[in-house]
Amino acid sequence: NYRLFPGTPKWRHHTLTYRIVKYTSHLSRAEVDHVVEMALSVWSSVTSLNFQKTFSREADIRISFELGAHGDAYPFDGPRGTLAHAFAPAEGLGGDTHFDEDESWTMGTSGFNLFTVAAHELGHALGLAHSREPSALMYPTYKYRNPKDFKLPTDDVRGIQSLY
Ligand code: TQI
Ligand code: CA
Ligand code: ZN
Ligand code: ZN
Repeated sequence: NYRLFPGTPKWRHHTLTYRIVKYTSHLSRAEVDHVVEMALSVWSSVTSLNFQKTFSREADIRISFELGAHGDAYPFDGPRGTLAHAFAPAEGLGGDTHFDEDESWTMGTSGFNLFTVAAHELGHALGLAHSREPSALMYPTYKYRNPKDFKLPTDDVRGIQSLY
């Protein structure tokens, strides 16, 4: 079963802006742009949310690849361990999504698949905590998901539709 964060933080507007602030050296910019767009559409396709790419500083969701300590309270830890984190909806850091640049990000099944992790993190950035349903995208265990035939599990659909 899906879980929301304490206090149920959520976005008050349904058109959210996002900006890719810092890219990874493991993939091309076009690949990252495409993967992020697909991961966002996982959530927008079952809600009234819309995502607009922007280059402005004030984006709701700022996405970056970071090494080690990077200015928030949660430094990355090198290969393995923490892969990424995202902040629940709020002003400022809220919605921001950081990926550990020390991971081997891939488009396929080796290393860590960027689509899989991005779709999970964006669930957090929209207000979903971890689910207790093992088949859910928001279940806290990495499991490769192929974006070509990915269908958002029912539990995650219920969770996000309870918010938007
Ligand atoms: N990062 C944790 C995660 O995103 C960080 C975290 C723990 C977290 N609790 C949180 C973030 C609550 C927001 C709210 O779950 S991780 C997976 C998994 C991680 C783990 O690097 O451990 C994925 C990142 F476990 F589901 F595979 C992405 Cl998909
Ligand atoms: Ca790591
Ligand atoms: Zn961070
Ligand atoms: Zn998580």
